[in-house]
Amino acid sequence: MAEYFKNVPKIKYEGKGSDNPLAFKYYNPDEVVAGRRMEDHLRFAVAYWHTFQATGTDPFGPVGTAVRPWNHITDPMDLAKAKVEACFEFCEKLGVPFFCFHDRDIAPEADTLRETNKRLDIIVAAIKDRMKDSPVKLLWGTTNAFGHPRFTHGASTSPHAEVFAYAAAQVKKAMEITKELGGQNYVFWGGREGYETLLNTDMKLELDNMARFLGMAVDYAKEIGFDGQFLIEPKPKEPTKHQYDFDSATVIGFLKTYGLDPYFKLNIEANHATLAQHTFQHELHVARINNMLGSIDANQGDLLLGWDTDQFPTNIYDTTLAMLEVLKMGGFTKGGLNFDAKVRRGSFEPEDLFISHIAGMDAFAKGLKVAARIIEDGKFDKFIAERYSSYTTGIGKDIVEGKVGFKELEQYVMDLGKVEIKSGKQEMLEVWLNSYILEE
Ligand code: XUL
Ligand code: CO
Repeated sequence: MAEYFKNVPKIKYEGKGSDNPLAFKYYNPDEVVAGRRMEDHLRFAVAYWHTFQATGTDPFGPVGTAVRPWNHITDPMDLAKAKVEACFEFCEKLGVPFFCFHDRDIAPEADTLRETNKRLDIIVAAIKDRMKDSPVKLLWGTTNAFGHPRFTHGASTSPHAEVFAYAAAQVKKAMEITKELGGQNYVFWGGREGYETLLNTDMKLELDNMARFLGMAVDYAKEIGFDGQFLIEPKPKEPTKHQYDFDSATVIGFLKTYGLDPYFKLNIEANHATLAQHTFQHELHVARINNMLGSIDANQGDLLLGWDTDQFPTNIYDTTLAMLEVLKMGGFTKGGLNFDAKVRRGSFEPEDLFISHIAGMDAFAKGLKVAARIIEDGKFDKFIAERYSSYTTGIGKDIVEGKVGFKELEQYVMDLGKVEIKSGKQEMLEVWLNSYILEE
């Protein structure tokens, strides 16, 4: 078996003092935090598309810069097989327990769907074979129904019924292979499901069709006995100007409108949150309080740029607040933290693939520890409970219990005089958060 990353040893935990770029400073898989091993809390995954497919191109540099140990392989199927080997070696050396893929990441598309599916079967067999003696598992599979020119106007929301049919056939196969590989979730990210101008768009039909499509996926999952979790990944824009799955709230509303909410949860991506002009925590929180937080695409955007930069997550404030939401929902069950993140064009050495993942893993490990301490101390929870305490007695309790209406409330305040309100103490709370992060 070829070794692709010869210069990189198995990555170990060396602790805070280490300045070895190929070692963990905070991520210690066996360390128990809040009653669970770190590895089981964080459930990291490597994204096939960024780590094994991306070549470091950008709109101004169509020639990739990435130096990769498989760059000499020219036959597309030989290359696909080599990447399977490289993926398992990479995940095992890094100690990442999961990976995620789009159907078209793992096997190149051929002229017909029949031929493409045959290619997929060959690669799926190779992955299955490699899984036999590896701890590495599939977190989720998905479909790339946005890259090929047939999907220019969308997939399930395309104005062309043949394209809808094509996307359905593609998702059918991708669900089958996800099931075959023991995938724990199946993701729907709405690629080009959106529109550029209403001058040429029947939005009502497109939304109805998107719901019809998801309904067919639910039916087919039942038919084949796929018990993975279906996830929808919101994104507000890019590639289309108006993506239908704008943000958590929009997706939840859409699912409820069409009666699909029992079958789906959300896969929240940090950079998609910032594109929607929300914080990452906001998106996670909205999903969590609706019992719909399923999984996370762990990355970060650049707030000075308006597009999806998919950088590796290194901001400890964000990872802390994200892990706070994850812990508060009781931890991941089927979901995990998928690094939907790519090294910069300038970080072109193979070693950078490891360094970037280590950076993200350490940032989330630290975030987990800080979040666990915050929850254990209960200071913020106590502050919030106190802030809303007027709803636990008297008129507040009556409001919550539905015992009063406008008439009773009018009567209550009519002669009350001055109403006392209290400071929200935002700055004090921000100092508390700083203290937890700096002291943990
Ligand atoms: C695109 C994106 C996708 C999904 C999977 O912005 O995040 O890679 O995660 O299709
Ligand atoms: Co994503």
